[in-house]
Amino acid sequence: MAAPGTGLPAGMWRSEGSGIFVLLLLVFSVNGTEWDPSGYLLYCPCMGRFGNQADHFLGTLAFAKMLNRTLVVPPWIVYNHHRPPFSNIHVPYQDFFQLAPLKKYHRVISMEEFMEKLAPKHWPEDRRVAYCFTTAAQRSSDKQSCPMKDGNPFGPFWDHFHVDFTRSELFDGINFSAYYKDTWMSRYPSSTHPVLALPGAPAQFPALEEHRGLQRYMVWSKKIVQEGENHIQKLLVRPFVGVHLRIGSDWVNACKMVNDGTAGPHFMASPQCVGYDRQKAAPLTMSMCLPDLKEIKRAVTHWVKKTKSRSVYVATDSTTYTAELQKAVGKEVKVISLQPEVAQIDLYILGQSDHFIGNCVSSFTAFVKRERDLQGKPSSFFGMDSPIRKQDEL
Ligand SMILES: Nc1nc2c(ncn2[C@@H]2O[C@H](COP(=O)(O)OP(=O)(O)OP(=O)(O)O)[C@@H](O)[C@H]2O)c(=O)[nH]1
Ligand SMILES: *[C@@H]1O[C@H](CO)[C@@H](O)[C@H](O)[C@H]1NC(C)=O
Ligand SMILES: *[C@@H]1O[C@H](CO)[C@@H](O)[C@H](O)[C@H]1NC(C)=O
Repeated sequence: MAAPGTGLPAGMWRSEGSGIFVLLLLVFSVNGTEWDPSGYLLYCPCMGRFGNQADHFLGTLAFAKMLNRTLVVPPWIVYNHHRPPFSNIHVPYQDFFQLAPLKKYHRVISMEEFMEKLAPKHWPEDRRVAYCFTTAAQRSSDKQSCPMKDGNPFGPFWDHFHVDFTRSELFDGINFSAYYKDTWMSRYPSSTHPVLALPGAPAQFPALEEHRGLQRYMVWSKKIVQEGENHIQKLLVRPFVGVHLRIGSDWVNACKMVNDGTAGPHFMASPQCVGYDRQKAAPLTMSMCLPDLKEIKRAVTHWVKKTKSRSVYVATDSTTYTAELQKAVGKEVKVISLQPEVAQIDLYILGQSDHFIGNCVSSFTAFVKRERDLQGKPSSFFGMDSPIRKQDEL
């Protein structure tokens, strides 16, 4: 008989007076990463920047749980193309969030640990199979191979972990919804398909309404909390309004689709404010997608007054408008912007504000909105002071 989790005879575990031995055993069992016979799910967060990757992460968590496979948590892909190293960087999940809280929902392992401790033995180079839709493989030269490493960020992502694929499994006529759970399980049992590696997230963008609540398992890392709290203490006076200005040139371009009517009410992250039901969705207006300075000043002064705020924190992908906003809210209210190198500092501070004004179409805003909804903190959007409410499952 073996002591639970040690693989050693029970008698040895109980051996009296051998403190060091027990200590060694503990160290051994903490470091010993065991292989999960129920299999693994592996994917590249290859679509979009942080907000998009986070939406996809929530859906992927749910998919891994549905298939009862351990989720291999990938790093965040950060596109540092305007400053060194002028290429993608792969930031371990734990740099921004803690890994442990995810385990309250489902089994996870970081990709770094998976590659270092499990892959050499259990996912050797000659057994690395790629899984993708038949239509995706159509793009490859032989029409049979998943385009796992074609282009950026696909190639650099797998190269970062020194992964190449030996062959592909193509699927068709299924998707990642619960409707096909049994099909997934019977087509790819973990006994013969231990590691499902996908070129993208097995999830939808934006995140489904029923997956919003999973964000409660994404808990900020100590490092982010410490730095964020430091800034709040030094720069801001409560109560404060947090503002997300998504107004950069790429956004101006995207919002053209709202103006010319090609976007419809559901455009990127917009279900968060117009409602998830397409039939009942509120119209998406230009001031919701790309608020002009007049609307920005209106919303900020409105909420500063309403919440009796004493400072305003502006996060932005472009200009901060601090001078204009300072003039609008008056001298008694401090208007602050940090423009931190790490965008997650902005996200953290916005999450901690006493009232948050976001951009409905932006998934960067969506991350803050979900976090706040879960904590019962109030939020609104430019162009929409009172968002459509229906988040009963949160
Ligand atoms: N620091 C900081 N960065 C921002 C801010 N707004 C946007 N960004 C950057 O722009 C990126 C926007 O991409 P996403 O996070 O995917 O969110 P999105 O607004 O839906 O934008 P798209 O990806 O273009 O659809 C963010 O990840 C940030 O890198 C901001 O207020 N502060
Ligand atoms: C899910 O996977 C775990 C870990 O491998 C296993 O112990 C459990 O029995 C599995 N559950 C089902 C319903 O198969
Ligand atoms: C997945 O397939 C089911 C069943 O055909 C369908 O009802 C559902 O809308 C599909 N989901 C997506 C995201 O395509």
